[in-house]
Formats: sequence, C-alpha cells, structure tokens
Amino acid sequence: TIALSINGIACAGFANETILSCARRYDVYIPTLCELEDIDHTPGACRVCLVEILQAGKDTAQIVTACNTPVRNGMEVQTRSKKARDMQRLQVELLMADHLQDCATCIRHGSCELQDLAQFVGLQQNRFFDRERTESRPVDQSSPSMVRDMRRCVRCQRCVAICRYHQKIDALAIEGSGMERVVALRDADGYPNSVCVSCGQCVLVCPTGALGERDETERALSYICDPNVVTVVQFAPAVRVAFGEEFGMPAGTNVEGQIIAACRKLGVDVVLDTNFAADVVIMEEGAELLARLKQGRRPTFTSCCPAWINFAEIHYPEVLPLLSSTKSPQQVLSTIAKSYLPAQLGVPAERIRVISIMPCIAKKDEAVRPQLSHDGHPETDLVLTTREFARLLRREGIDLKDLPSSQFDRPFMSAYSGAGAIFGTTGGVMEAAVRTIYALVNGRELDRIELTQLRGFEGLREASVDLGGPVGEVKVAMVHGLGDTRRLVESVLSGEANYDFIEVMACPGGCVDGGGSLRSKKAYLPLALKRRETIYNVDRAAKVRQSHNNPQVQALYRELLQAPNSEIAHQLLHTHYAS
Ligand code: HC0
Ligand code: SF4
Repeated sequence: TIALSINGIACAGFANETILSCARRYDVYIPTLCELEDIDHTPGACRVCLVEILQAGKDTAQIVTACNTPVRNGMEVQTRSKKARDMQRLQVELLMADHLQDCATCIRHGSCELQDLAQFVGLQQNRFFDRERTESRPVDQSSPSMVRDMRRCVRCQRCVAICRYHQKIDALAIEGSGMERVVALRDADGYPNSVCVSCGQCVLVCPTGALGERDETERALSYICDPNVVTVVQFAPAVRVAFGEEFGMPAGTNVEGQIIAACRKLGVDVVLDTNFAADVVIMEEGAELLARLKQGRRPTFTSCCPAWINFAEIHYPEVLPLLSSTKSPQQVLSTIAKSYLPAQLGVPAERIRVISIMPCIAKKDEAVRPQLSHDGHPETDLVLTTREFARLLRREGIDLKDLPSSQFDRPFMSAYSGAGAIFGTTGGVMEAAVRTIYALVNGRELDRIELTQLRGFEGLREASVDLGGPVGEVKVAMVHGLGDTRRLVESVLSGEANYDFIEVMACPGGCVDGGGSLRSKKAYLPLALKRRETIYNVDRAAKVRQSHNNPQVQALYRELLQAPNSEIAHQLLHTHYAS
C-alpha cells in the first residue's frame, strides 16, 4: 500500500489508485462534475476536483485534478485549504462563464449537479459570464422526446461516453475547440436524420439541464383542467417502484396506491394500469409466436420497447420482419381506452385524452408514430416521463408522501396479473409469455411459475424452456442495453444464433432503469436491483399470476376482441414497422 495523508488524516492508498478514489474510501468529499460511477469518463474534462498536494522532497504545493492524479508515498493532500477552495470556486465560475444563468426556468432546477456544485464552492459572483456567446449555442428541438440545449452544457462528455461505450450507438460527438466546443449529433443536423434511438441514457447521466425530456407538463395540465376533456391516465409497470424516490422514499418502495391518489388529486378522470395491457400483449404475442413457430418462422423478437423499435428501424431494418407485430402495452391500453371505454363511460372518443406516465423518453416517440394515429388522432395523446410526473405534482403542490394509498376507481382495465407486473424488468416479458404459452400448448399451468432460469442481470442471457406438447423445447434469449443487442442482432442475421424467441429492452436493466426515470447524482444505475426486487414481490403476492387468468382480460376478449389474433384483435392491437 501507499502511505499518504488527506487533510491530515493518514490514509493507505492502492497502487494506481487516484486521489479521488482514495479520498472516497476515507469518506472525504471532493467535488466532481464529469465523473460518474460506472461510466467511463474523460478525466480532467471539468477540472473541478482540484486539490492541493505537497509531495515529500518538494517544498512547493501544487494544484492537481484528483480524478487523474495517482496517490504517491508521502503525499500530503489538502482538499479544504484556502488555495484548494479558491481554485475549485474559480473553476466553477469559469464553467458558469458560458452557461445560461436562468436556473429558475431550467427543468433541472433543484436537481442540477452544477447548482449543487456552485453552492458547495460558495460561488457568489459570476464575473466572466458571456451572454452573447452562451446564447449563440444551439438548442435542438427536433426530437419529439428530448431537447438538447447547448446553452446549458458543461462539456463533461458523460453523454458521449454512455452513448458510445455503453449503448454503442455513438450518436454524439464533441465538435469545435476551446470555448466553441459543443456536444453535437454525429453526421446529422437534427434527430430525425441521426442514428440516435431515443433510449434516453444520455439524459440520465447529464448533470445539468443540457439534455432533458421534452417537457409536457403544461399540456398535461391543459387536458386535466379542461372540463370538456375526459382524461385517462395509465402508468407503466416500472413507474410504481421508482417514483417514490422522487419524494425521498427508499428505493423500490411500491407507491402504486399513492400514484392513483395523486392522479385523483390532480383531477384526472380515469386511472388505468398499463400492467393490464401488458397481460393483453402476452395474449396476442403468445398466440403470434406459436403461429410463427408452426410456420417455421424464427426467431421472433418482442416489440414493446420503443427504443428497440427505433434501433431496429434505423440500424438493422433487415430484422424488422422478425419483430412481433403486437403493439406495446402503452399503445394497447390507449387503443382500448378509445375504442371500448367511450361506451362504458358514455362519452364520445373525441373527448378522451390518454396521458401515459412512463419511465422512458422513447415512449414519446412511439406516441407520435404515424402508424399509431388514426385520422389525425393519436392513440396516446401525451407521454410524461416519471421525472415530469414528479414535476407536475410539485407544480400542483402535491407531496406523494402525504397521500394515503388509493385504489383504481374503475375495475376495468386496471386489474393485472403477476405476469403483467414483471414486464418492467429485463426477462419479465419472456417469463410472462412462457407462463401463458405453456398453458396454451398444454391446457394446464406450469408446475413452477417462477422461471428463475430467465432471471438475472447479465447483458445477454439465454435459456431453454420446455413448452411441452408438440412445441417441445424452445431456445430463448433476453438482452438489455443496446451494446449487447447489437451483438445479438448481428449473430441472428448472420445465422450464427439459434433462438425461437428474443426479448429486447434498450435500457440496461429494462424499464426499471429507463431513460425517463429519476437521475442519480452518484452512479449510473444504482437502484435497479431494489426496484426489480419489488416488482418480483408484486408478482409473488398477486392472486393471479398468468395473463390468461386475468378475469378482466378474459372479459375483454369475450366482449370485444373475441380471441387472440382474431381479425378485430389484429385491427386494434397490431402494428407495422418502417425503415
Ligand atoms: Fe416498460 Fe412496457 S414494460 S416498455 O419496459 O412492454 O416504459 O415499465 O410501460 O408499453 O407494460 C416502459 C415499463 C412499459 C410498455 C409495459 C412493455
Ligand atoms: Fe445515444 Fe440514446 Fe442519447 Fe440517443 S438517446 S444520443 S442513442 S444515449
């Protein structure tokens, strides 16, 4: 080990360890902005982790960046000396020199890492702010799901790293030099012609308001407050296990009942559950898969993750014929809300607006797909990310913690099975599908409902599942994160991989860590496991654990859809893709 001192405390460092990492082990805080645990960062990009060091044998102190300076024997590190504090403050002031100064109107207000940093260093002035230069930076409004505002960028390059090294999309690049450097879309003048798939991982890691979802809270309020509009809200499987964190509850707290109560308090007319639609999706996708297997068409890819659909359309159009044609649960629920609910509620479909709350920004892209609009009316009118829903509640002065749990007021389209609940985690859709397909093939339920061989967290997992009867053993794969997805798609297209059914989730972890969920200031994905554990507990506690046994799903088929993959089911619940 290496003997050094940090703020006068004797510390033991490891070979090749940086001052920053050693200080963290000793619980000494050093401010950082470009660094985030679990992602490859470009050391020294933000230069706020400045510390003062005195090296044995040298009599002048030096200021260095802690994130890329290795510990050495005899080193004396000062993180709080006057010189270190002054230099940290100066560096933050320089970062603010070309950063928009209107924090009050920024979507990151209150959760911004740059704001926190300015407070930490005690910044009280902004001598170098160059309004003209700052305001000349581009603001890209070309995406339906996100906004890229270079007036708020600190060029930490976390977004570039996550997109390039984790998602392996490489849609972003640093362009220009010196004060003119900006994060740009690579080889594109806007999102429509870029290779970006709207997975939102860059948004998750952005420390400021430079990358954010397109905020739709105002439009949501106009629907909710319009007496002529009947607002229907649905919320995704993963939202209930992640949303509480926005209000200071422990990670993985299930706040389903409080979300319903919050919607009521906002004035929403009907609250439905996307989980119900996940059960319907399993009915359609299961029947579709069996039919394809009979025809010898394999593999079939799931189709519920919209960033995966974008990825397939933009990067691998050859794979599109292999995708299930079943719409995602979001679109299934919206479609049913507009085709079935009007008669139930006694209101014309034109007066209904569906708002969905999703842990995802690509769901905003999905909602505006031309295939999912009819005569100018979209199936889903508006998508709010989990973050926006929190913003909306704050705007209305609602604190989730103060709300008693409530229940869905209309029994219809809100009951769900344990299978529908587990959609929110990687492997969940596959497990839900297998439970139902097994019953379809054999006329009886699986002996063991929890298919642990499908669970796990590795980027790509494969398993064999015995579906019994004439179908027998099938090979399945589950992949999450687009780096592993690319590898898998390439091996399917080259004929090397041999699968029957493949589940894809573009976000690492699946929806529990979607690009629309809460941003962590500490690490890239620190909370997935807790959220996922709660999702599996919801399944375990559910009375009904298979989609086909959900009585509301059975009623929907009796009253409207007739049978999975029937003509009417196809007309309402299936879609197509375009390259
Ligand atoms: Fe998901 Fe979904 S599970 S994509 O991950 O299938 O966003 O949570 O809502 O639609 O149900 C996200 C989560 C959903 C959909 C469902 C699917
Ligand atoms: Fe890359 Fe995803 Fe961000 Fe697009 S949304 S730039 S694909 S990380």
